[in-house]
Amino acid sequence: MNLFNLSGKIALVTGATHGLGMAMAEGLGKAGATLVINGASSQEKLDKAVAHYKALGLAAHGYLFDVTDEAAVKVNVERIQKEVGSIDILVNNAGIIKRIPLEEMEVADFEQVIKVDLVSPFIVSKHVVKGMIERKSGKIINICSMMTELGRNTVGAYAAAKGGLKMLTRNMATEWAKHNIQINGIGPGYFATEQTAPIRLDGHPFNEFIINRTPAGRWGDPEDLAGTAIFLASQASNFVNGQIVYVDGGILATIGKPSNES
Ligand code: GCO
Repeated sequence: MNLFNLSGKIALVTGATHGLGMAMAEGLGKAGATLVINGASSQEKLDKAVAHYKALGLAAHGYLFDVTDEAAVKVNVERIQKEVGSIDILVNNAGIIKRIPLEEMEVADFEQVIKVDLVSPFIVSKHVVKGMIERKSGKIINICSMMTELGRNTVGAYAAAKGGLKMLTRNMATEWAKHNIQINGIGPGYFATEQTAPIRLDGHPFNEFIINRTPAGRWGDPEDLAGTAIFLASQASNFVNGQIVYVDGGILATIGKPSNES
């Protein structure tokens, strides 16, 4: 089982102060990685998250920076490498969503979603990969979505970003695999997080829709993602590259079924 052991590795997880990022970071930490937790909203929220990881007995450090700001990314990646050590694993998880019909969406809103969800994985990877190339070793995991493959009303900007992230993942693999760097993606299905709370409310039509549309018949639990994150961060995936692994309870496997079918 050493294949999945991350002891001695340092993992930077962006947007890891809550939600799926926190669940994946916990998994990486429990597998032995030293965690570098990024947040952008507030030092208080970041400190609270780091305390949460430490309370679990995990090695964790917090760095507050905006992943869309290249100057801030450059400075903080250099700080991390100096203060904690070389980044072996990068999880590009930070993301936003704006649920607005395309015809009503302001261009500025569309551009903001693209900037956070697609441009920032490029920015952070560009600065982290330099060390990975030097060391001829590294793991990059881009967090995609069901919207990488499927459209949905009101999330057009998010779908465009997450669809682009699949091809960015494939191109990173094309350009960087020769340096013994593995770059893959995780496509979470519908998970019970803060981000989906508005569409999970009891009686909300989307809540019933997703439960019916998901062969597993439930929303994902953030802990359901940890194993795939550990796999893609470990030597167990050393010959896996450019792949998006969907952790979706079976959504992408099926056309779905009428609500009166079990
Ligand atoms: C939505 C949801 C989705 C999920 C996830 C699915 O509004 O459709 O928020 O975007 O969060 O991305 O993979």
